[in-house]
Amino acid sequence: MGTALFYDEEMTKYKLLWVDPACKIEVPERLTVSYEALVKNGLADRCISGPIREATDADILLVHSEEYLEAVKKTPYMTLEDLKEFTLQYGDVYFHPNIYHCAKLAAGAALQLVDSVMTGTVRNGMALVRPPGHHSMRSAANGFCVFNNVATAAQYAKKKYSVERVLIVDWDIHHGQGVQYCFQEDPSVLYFSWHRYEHQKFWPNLRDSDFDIIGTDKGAGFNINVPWNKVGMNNSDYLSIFFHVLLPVAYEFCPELVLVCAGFDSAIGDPEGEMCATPDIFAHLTHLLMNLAGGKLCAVLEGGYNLTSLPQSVCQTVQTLLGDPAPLPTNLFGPCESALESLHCVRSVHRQYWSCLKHAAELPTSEISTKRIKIEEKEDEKTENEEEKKRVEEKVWPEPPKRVSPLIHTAVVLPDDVPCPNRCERFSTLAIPDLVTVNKLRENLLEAASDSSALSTLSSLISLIEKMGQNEIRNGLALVHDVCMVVPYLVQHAATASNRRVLVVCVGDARLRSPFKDDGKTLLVQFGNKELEEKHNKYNITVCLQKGCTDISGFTHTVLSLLLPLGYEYDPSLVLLIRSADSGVCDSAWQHLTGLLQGLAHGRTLVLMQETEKACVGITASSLLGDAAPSLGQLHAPLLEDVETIERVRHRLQVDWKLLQTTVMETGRGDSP
Ligand code: Q6M
Ligand code: ZN
Repeated sequence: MGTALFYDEEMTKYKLLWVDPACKIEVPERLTVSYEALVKNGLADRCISGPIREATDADILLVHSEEYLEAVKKTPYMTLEDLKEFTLQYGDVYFHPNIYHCAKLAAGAALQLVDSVMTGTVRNGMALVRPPGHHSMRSAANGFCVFNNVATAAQYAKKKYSVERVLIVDWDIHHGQGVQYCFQEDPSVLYFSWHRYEHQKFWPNLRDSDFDIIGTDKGAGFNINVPWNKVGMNNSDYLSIFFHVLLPVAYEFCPELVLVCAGFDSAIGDPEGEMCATPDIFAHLTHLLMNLAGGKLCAVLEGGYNLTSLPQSVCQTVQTLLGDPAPLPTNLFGPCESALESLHCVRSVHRQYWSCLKHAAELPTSEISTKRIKIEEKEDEKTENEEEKKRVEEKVWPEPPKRVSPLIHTAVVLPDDVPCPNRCERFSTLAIPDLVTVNKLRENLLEAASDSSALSTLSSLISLIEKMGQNEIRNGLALVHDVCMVVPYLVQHAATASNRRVLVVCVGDARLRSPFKDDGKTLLVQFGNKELEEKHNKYNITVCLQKGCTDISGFTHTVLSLLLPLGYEYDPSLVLLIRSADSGVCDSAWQHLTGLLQGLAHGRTLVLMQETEKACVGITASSLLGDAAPSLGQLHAPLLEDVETIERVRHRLQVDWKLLQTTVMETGRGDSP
């Protein structure tokens, strides 16, 4: 359905006209380098774009006061001295004769993006804008922001399209206090923000940015602040917050529209953020949000001041919106202690509002999390900071590798009487397996191998896996006579042939033959009902849910907070997704699972389904092709037994798998209640 890109060079036509160290990083080149990178990588051409319009007074008044709008309206006519003085009443922002025009274009671009997505002209998109918006408040400019682009977009979507639930994900490294203030009483807008905080020592130094500010009145629980109390947070820290806070809550909330305050000052090399997450992480953050709200995602640029990591991050985001295979996740060594402390605090203050967090550990009793360090601005500390910033800006990291889409997106291996789904290619190998292979197959598969169609299916699958490894085919789907028999053989083949790692996800209680070795070449995660034997060896994990996979809440919760962290940390080169007969999983939950898993292994997923599952070939193919999964509806609380099961498994496994951790020292003395 396409990806929109809204950009206008006009927004590069204002800049700081006087000396102000706080504002000197906000330069027009931020936009030009980002757009040029999109062009250079052939991404701009693949997006749908059009002229952008200015936001109208009525649009701006959705969020701002008339007095403020009238005051900003006068700025194009002010002298330099007047502009300087006007600027002085606000914090860390500057005005320019052309900024009012640009601010109207920035907000207008965000609104047009909402229009394009809500009317179905495109599936998703990005607005590349300046000035940013998330700090601006009802009657005040702040932090380079004049009008609050994303807050306006949310109000606009509510009003014009009767959207009942909007999720705003603010991954910029600063707290979008303007967005928070706008919606703090509003349960129809869930605002999530992570931000450099350092116990209130970092700008904008607000008590309001801490984890215990959760929204007021009806809006309680709909404001989620994740303070970073140390610099240097990395990919693991970011993903941990997604897996253990944002995604479970977002799925429970069930937004009809997702807006992203897409600031890239949270990337490595940024002089403001001083974090260490690499640009490829934005591919994953984007991918993980892309199945919410039926795929309706609008990303609006906020910050990002390193002119190398900014364009790289923008490209990663747009390329993911376009559906290209995600890069392999990098540097996942587990969250740091400070991140775990924040994670623990956030989960505990929100446990009373979100059933997915009900089981979260209590607020830590120690002072660590609640202590707030006095704000002292020592002079020597300042110079030290400047040096630190230089070091950060001189940081080097590898350029994200090119992401090439295989010529064939989705190949299917189906019996002749099952039609090939749209946009897929039927696949079979003419090559008859050599005698050694045939005999090996016979040995392994006994009676089934005497059936020539089973044999040719198997050789097709082996050849398909090879082609996936060579990047000729991205993913595939097959109906097989007996998944339990085929899987161990394929796994063995894939793991030995390529000498790589295979993630096997099994939905339903197939009793897979032949034991999986514990050698790390395969990681088996099986979801079944309580008749299956619960297993939690490092590489062989079985989660037994009360009602098998039929309970959407329990199933989804397991996928988000157990399977995804495991999958990301394991970092497979191939994902085998198996659906046994009568798995009980509903279509939409299955589609979310299929979509989410494609963040791994460059999207190399092979789905194997028991031949009785013919009816879901179409929906599975659609998910493999990257179509957004249909919404799951607002999730009810998962069954208590299931939550306990998931927690038990998570606790056991977190020694081996660090992305499963949600508290500091959970396995040691400081065990949670
Ligand atoms: C600057 C202090 C400079 C959109 C945004 C804006 C950030 C404003 C930061 C102001 N402080 N040492 O969130 O990136
Ligand atoms: Zn920022």
